[in-house]
Amino acid sequence: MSELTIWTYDWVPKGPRGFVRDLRLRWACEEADLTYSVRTIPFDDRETNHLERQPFGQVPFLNDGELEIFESGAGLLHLGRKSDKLMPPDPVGEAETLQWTIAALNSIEMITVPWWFLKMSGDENDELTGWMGKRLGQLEKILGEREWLAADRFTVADLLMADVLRVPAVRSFGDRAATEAYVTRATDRPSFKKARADQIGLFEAADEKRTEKGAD
Ligand SMILES: N[C@@H](CCC(=O)N[C@@H](CS)C(=O)NCC(=O)O)C(=O)O
Repeated sequence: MSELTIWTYDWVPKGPRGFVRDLRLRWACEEADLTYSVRTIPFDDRETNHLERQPFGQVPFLNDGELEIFESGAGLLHLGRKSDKLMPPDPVGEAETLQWTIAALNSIEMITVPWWFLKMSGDENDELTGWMGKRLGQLEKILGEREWLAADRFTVADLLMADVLRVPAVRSFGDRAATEAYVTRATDRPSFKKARADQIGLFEAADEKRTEKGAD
């Protein structure tokens, strides 16, 4: 039995706590009852201190025994192959899960992240707003017709889509009742709550050490 290790930063500022993407991998392991540990790399010098593990200086990345994987989506699909609870084993269910996982990354997060980034940077003419409204509107229609995206059940695709949609600025964008119900349904799951609490707990525990060092 291989050993799963999820890697994240040793500390982050308060704002992103509960949203750092290691939460996706924690959540998946919790859903599937996969045993895992969490290890950290220093937040300071993050852009260069782990490039051999994550070429963009980001987190998370995953170890499964000797196997090393970066990109949260790749990590989720890897975990999906280990447990039917995350990805149905039948060809149709698996294909649906794959397509919605990629849709979460490449049709939704591909717009929500730059939109959020420009908004935070104070860009008044955020041309992504129209595009984002269109995509989220299309998704709202689909979520009005089904409880989960793939295979009539919760899968790793929902985990990822809900994590993309729960970012506060995205969640409060427009009036999208079905999407809001979907995000609530996903984040009410005990596995999400545990993953989130564990992540926040790790960063809070690091506050003390950091204060002792005199930083921030
Ligand atoms: N596409 C990457 C994005 C990872 C990402 O944006 N990670 C953030 C934390 S949630 C990060 O490391 N940010 C620091 C940085 O980009 O310098 C993935 O899904 O793994």
